[in-house]
Amino acid sequence: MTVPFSRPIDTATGAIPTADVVLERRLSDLAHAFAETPDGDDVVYRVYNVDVPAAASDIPFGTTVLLPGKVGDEYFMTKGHFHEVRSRAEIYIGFSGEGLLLMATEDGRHAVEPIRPGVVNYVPGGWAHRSVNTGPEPLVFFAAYVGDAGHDYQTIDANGFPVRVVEREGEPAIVENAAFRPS
Ligand code: S6P
Ligand code: ZN
Repeated sequence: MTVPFSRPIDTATGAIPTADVVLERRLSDLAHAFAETPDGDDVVYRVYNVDVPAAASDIPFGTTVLLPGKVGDEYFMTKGHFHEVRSRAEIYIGFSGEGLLLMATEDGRHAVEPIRPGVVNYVPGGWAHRSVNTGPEPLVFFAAYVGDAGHDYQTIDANGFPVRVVEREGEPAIVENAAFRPS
């Protein structure tokens, strides 16, 4: 049985000093995600996770720190995933920076919502999710999800997202992803 606990989060930097897991994703981990092939192997994002049991009765949570940058005209983004148990939902809360949350269903519907301080995003079951940093500062957000959700990265690796977020005349623009293949 999980006992009550609290963890401090630095909401400016996203750091969870007592995180159980800290993951770092580099350009090489996202090589096929961008339209262009990345140069170098910069860090794109870090994830700080607090472990609780992977059960439907628990709520794992953590922060993501997505750095500013672009590959060609495409903004830095996370790998993106479906939950293995498709019905499992998730919430995001923006802490600092500015970005977009791309969501997509397997048959190709998509939705785009802002991630910014003080805004909560609701990701319903069945919607893949990928965050994109469209600003000059790190994008920092909190995530919490149903514990038995699991993470399916393979479907996004194989199919991509229906849209990409690129810079056009200094502004973020949502464009169709020609490489997208619905399941
Ligand atoms: C987990 C939640 C986030 C992401 C993180 C990195 O369900 O959506 O914590 O894991 O933003 O993204 P990704 O797609 O590499 O897991
Ligand atoms: Zn998720």
